[in-house]
Amino acid sequence: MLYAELHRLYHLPLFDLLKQAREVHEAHWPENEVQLCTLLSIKTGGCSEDCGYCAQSARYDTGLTVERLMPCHEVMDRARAAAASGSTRFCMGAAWRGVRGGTDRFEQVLEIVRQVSSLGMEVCTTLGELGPEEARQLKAAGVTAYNHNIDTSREHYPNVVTSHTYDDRLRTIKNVQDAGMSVCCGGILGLGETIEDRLKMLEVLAGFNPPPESVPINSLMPMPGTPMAGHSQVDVFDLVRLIAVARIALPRAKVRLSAGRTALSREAQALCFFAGANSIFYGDKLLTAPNPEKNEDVQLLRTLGLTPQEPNRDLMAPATEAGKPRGPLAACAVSEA
Ligand code: SAM
Ligand code: DTB
Ligand code: SF4
Repeated sequence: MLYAELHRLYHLPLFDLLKQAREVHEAHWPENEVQLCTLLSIKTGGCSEDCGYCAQSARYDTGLTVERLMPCHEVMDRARAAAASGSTRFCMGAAWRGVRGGTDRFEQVLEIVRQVSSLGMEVCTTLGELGPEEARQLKAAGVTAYNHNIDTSREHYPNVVTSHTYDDRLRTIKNVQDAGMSVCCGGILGLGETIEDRLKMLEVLAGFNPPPESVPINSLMPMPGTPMAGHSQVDVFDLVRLIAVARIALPRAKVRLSAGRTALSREAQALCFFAGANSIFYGDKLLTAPNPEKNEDVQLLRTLGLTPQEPNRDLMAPATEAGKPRGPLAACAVSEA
């Protein structure tokens, strides 16, 4: 979908936008279901990168305790607890710039993935940059989806991160696609970007071929010690509008109402679900930051008549669409050569 159309949709009167988003949502997601995904930070803090929003960057004094890679048995305990609590997706995050095949730590991650994938949940990892071979190995070990966000527009990205580039992010996403994993890719609102940057981000995501299987929309949780500690809250109607446009532009993607729900009322969250969000992070903690209590979420879904989605173990990565260019990723394949 072209930028001009995204812009037109975004600026419709709110109820007109919601009506269109709802029609698309009902056509593709008629079940009134919400996917519950539990996050676990398997390696916390001490990251070399300078992402201006992140509590885990070693460049900022955020008061976070750095932790080594979690032993496999501990990850398994947490994964079993997540499955028992009704989560159908388990996402493991590591504060690394990326991973390299053949290293002890990557072998340990592969073993963790093999074991977690025996539990019947969809398995997601977010480990930073991946090469083609690392992506193939993760897929073979049992990863169903890989999370790697573009976070904002190409233009705004250098104001947020300088230690790696937008094209570095796109290259990893292409490697994930080529390995046959589903791509989970979205962004953050509240990084000092304009509405236009947010829509340009959606334009990039909508240009992916195959399209992303899930699109996390995070609202900045300002972390003490980071350059963005003083940023103000994202306006709830800006968030709802972006979710609605994402639903229309990416009809088959799970749109995940991600970080920042602790700052949203139940009514605001209900509006986000109405606009097209159909997944949440479930559990009292995100990676390092708080998330609503599990029983609050269960109550909210019950009140709204929404049900947790069943696990889809046979989740297939979305197919490449014929007749559509590889999108922005085609350009990064060229720049790689
Ligand atoms: N290191 C890996 C990477 O950069 O892809 C994975 C972990 S990273 C923490 C995953 C995503 O969490 C980021 O891309 C960003 O969208 C989101 N995130 C991190 N800190 C956040 C914050 N303070 N508020 C909202 N979202 C945040
Ligand atoms: C995503 O887009 N959001 C999640 C997940 N992917 C890995 C992470 C949110 C992190 C929020 C801040 C924290 O917990 O440190
Ligand atoms: Fe490191 Fe990821 Fe945080 Fe950036 S977002 S500092 S790459 S953990």
